[in-house]
Amino acid sequence: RGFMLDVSRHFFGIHDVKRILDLMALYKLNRLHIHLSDDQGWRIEIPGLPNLTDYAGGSQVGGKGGGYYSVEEYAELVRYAQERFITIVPEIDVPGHTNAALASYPELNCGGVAPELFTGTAVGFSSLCTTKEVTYEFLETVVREIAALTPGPFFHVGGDEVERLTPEEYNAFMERMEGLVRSHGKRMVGWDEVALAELGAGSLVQLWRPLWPAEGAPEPDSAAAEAAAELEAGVMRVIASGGSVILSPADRLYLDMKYDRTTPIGLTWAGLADVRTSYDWAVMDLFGKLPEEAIAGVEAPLWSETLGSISDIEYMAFPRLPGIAELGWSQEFRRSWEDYRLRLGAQAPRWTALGINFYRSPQVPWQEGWQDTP
Ligand code: IFG
Repeated sequence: RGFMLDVSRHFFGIHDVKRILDLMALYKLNRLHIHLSDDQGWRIEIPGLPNLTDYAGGSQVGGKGGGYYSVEEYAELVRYAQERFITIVPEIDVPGHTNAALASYPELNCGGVAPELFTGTAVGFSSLCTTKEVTYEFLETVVREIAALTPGPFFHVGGDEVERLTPEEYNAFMERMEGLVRSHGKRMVGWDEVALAELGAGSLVQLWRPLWPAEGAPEPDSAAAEAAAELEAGVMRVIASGGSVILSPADRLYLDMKYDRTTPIGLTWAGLADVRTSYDWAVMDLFGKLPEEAIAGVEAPLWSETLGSISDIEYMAFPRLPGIAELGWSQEFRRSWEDYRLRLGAQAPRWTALGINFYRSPQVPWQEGWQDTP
């Protein structure tokens, strides 16, 4: 039952992350996946690689601001999370989404020249130089330092949206990355593109691309159908070798998707995801092809290209995030939108008392005070 916060596009300090951990604990979410690096910024101090934070820690989307967690602050987040029975899952996104690292260390670039810092929101244009040994020395240091600070069993290596490598180069890189992560005692997690590599037991694939249409949805076009078939084959292969799957279908669980056209922040590339869209779907309708025992759980990512504050985070996460906990916890026959929306509405006085900046969706009968319980 997870939540992911992107602290790379826009940085959120330890105070904000502790607030998020408090709110997650209210609904017994137990995994906080922190997206610690991307094109726009590097957000965790790595002893021995000071440029990552000294140079690429102080920038973000739009150019102003930024920041990063010192080793001590990251350790404090891990402790704070542990007290609330929440496991921290660190993500260092590779080989793509790496402009911050490439800008910090010229030798990581195939041509030996560092690009400028990037403050836009395009994706797919960056890649580590996977044919240089220095890249793996760099990654060994990064994984070693973060793994040593992370008691949880997971290390997320990203792997998404790589346009600069051939499939063979990508797969070889991911297979080597899996060995590196496992050598530091962690299970590798990756976005679903990693499923095309030959991964071993214990690794987890995070399904995000809405490639598998729900029952009755219009047939995808041939290219999408081919991509879905390739992804499905890869996922089945990973499962056959003892891997697991985390469900994060973007059209349902990406909390940076607008609720509706009136939502002032957020994106729409995966569609509009109002409260009902995010809750009212059956896991086995979308993912019925997967053996149930291979599904490790569900996770709702919140990407921060368009978020600037904790109140923006709260606005996009509430009221949709509590539903993800119920998706992960309850047997499907017990779940119904008609029942859930009443229980959700009864949360409003509590959220108001806590000062949560939640979106008052018209789909939910929000209760005003404690007195009018149903
Ligand atoms: N896809 C990118 C994210 C982010 C997102 C915004 C994944 C795995 C679109 N990759 O989702 O970096 O830009 O909705």
